[in-house]
Amino acid sequence: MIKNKFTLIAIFVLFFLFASSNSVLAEEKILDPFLLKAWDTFYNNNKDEYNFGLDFDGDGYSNRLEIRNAYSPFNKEKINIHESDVDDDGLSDYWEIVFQTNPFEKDSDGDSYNDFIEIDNLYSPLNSSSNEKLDVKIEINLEDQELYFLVEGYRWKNFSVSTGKPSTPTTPGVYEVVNKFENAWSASYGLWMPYWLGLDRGRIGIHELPVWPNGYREGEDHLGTPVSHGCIRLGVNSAKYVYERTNVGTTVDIY
Ligand SMILES: [Ca+2]
Ligand SMILES: [Ca+2]
Ligand SMILES: [Ca+2]
Repeated sequence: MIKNKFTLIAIFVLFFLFASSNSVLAEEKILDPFLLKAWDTFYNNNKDEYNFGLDFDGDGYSNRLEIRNAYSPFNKEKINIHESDVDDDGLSDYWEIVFQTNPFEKDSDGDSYNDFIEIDNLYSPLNSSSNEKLDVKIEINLEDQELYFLVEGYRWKNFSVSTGKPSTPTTPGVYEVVNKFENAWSASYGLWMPYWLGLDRGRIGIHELPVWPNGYREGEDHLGTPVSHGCIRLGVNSAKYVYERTNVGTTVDIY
């Protein structure tokens, strides 16, 4: 009899633990402290205009609890805030909160360019009259073999790179882009380096996978592995992307 009672209690406890772990967003968890901070600013700036209430999307979870667990407070569906784009402008709800744009309006400043297009081309999505470009910075993480393209200090994009191999390593440090050429010729190695962004007096650079005079291009499969002579190699589309958005003088932090 007593044994049965204990069994029953154990089943209840297990059921409760199972149910709570699956249906309730964790109260104590903060997945992304940066997002929570951005949300607080966004909320305070916009609470009167959007009338958020406690649970804006009416899914039973408070706005703040959703943010703490990296879900969108604007979307009833249980999908990650990076995946949710309620106004369908290409800019996720995450980035709308970070850039303080209108998550329910494709074109926040009404200049006929949507929020995503503006940020991706380094124009302010909140100012239709300014032609001043958004701030750009590049970070290169040697251990992860990743290049981060930062806009206004935020890691907007990341690309896989190949930096210097152990015998010719890429030296960590804070550099500036000193020159840029759509196609640069390396006399020492006899190859082309498209979308060249020179660093360290042009001794090394960020560029697309190199091309030999016979047209052979270095394979994409080297990206993610340090095999270069010290340069930072990028894939075909990513090199063009970074080149077109980077000027002489841009800071490149290699670490
Ligand atoms: Ca909610
Ligand atoms: Ca959006
Ligand atoms: Ca716009």
